[in-house]
Amino acid sequence: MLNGALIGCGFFAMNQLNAWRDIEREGGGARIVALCDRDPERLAAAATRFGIERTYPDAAEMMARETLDFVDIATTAPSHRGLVELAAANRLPVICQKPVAPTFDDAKAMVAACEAAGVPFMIHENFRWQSPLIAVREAIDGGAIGTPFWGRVSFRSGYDVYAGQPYLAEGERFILEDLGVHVLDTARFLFGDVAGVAARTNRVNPRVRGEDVATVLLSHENGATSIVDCSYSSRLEQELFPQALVEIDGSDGSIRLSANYRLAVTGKFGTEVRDVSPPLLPWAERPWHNVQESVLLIQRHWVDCLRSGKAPSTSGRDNLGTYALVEASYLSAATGKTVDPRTL
Ligand code: NAD
Ligand code: 89V
Repeated sequence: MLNGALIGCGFFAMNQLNAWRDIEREGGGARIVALCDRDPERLAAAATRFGIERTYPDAAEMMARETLDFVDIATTAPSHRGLVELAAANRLPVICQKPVAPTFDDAKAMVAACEAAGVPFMIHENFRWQSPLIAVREAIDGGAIGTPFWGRVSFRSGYDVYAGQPYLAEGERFILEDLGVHVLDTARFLFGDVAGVAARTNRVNPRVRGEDVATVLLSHENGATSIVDCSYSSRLEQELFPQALVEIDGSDGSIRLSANYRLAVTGKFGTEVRDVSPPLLPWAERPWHNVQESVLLIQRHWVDCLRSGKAPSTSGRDNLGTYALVEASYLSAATGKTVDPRTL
């Protein structure tokens, strides 16, 4: 049994704790044995809710006192670098929530610290673990549409994301850093690495400090072109939060992941339509169940990787490729120029 500790018992960590409990109950070989939060009320509430007795206000003290196999960091970005470096110094494999850090230099330093310490490092970048997006990837791999030459990954919503995550309204950077990072990672997952980025941003909601709308044009290394577009200022006939919609055209056909998880794959012999709705886990609630299931899947993947010694799909090093797209998007939006993310 792998013993883990979770740091940061806030809004999203409840999903991670529910998923860890599922993994323990299904005999998945991992459990959370200690919790840390500098806010005593949040720490006590999480400890009671999940029946975890060992609690700490300070992560360094927890890592010194506990015998752990990994730590799972669910705090917000400003604390990520210090906590990941602390885990590396303690030779502890570490998962860290997205966005990996406030700056690209921090992210690179975190990857370097874990590599120098020889500890596995995974970013909790869970969109590519959403089962509808896995179904899209499988449809590409199945070959029915031939070679993809164009794609779009779109996340447009008017959902009040600020109610659960008030800090999102406060930062100088917003949608590209927080949500765009997921959608850009999805584009990398589906279409591969990127040679050029051109982006435009807008701030529509006056109560939000950073940009809340972004449109990014990606030139992929394999010649495909894709569009990533995100908005938290779109009032739509159907509110689809937190669904990412996907369009892909290939040499022999097309894929459409449209509203409410309808997947249509068109090939030379016609169209196959499937409902790829994610399951509603017992602890999940709509509309978050899609994201919540992906938390369980990525955490299972982490346990598999720790046991087998393979690198996680969203390792710290892999995630630098996604972070470069976020940086390139901000730079392109500021300068109006196309940016090669590989030069950053
Ligand atoms: P939150 O503010 O609700 O919770 C963070 C908690 O961490 C707080 O309780 C705070 O007291 C604690 N904390 C901060 N620094 C600490 C430190 N140094 N030591 C101990 N405790 C510390 O934040 P949240 O909304 O839960 O977001 C947490 C992270 O999860 C963010 O990085 C966010 O982007 C990410 N997130 C990811 C998803 C996803 O789908 N992957 C969804 C929502 C949020
Ligand atoms: O990652 C986040 O902060 C969430 C999302 C819905 C995009 O997963 O808000």
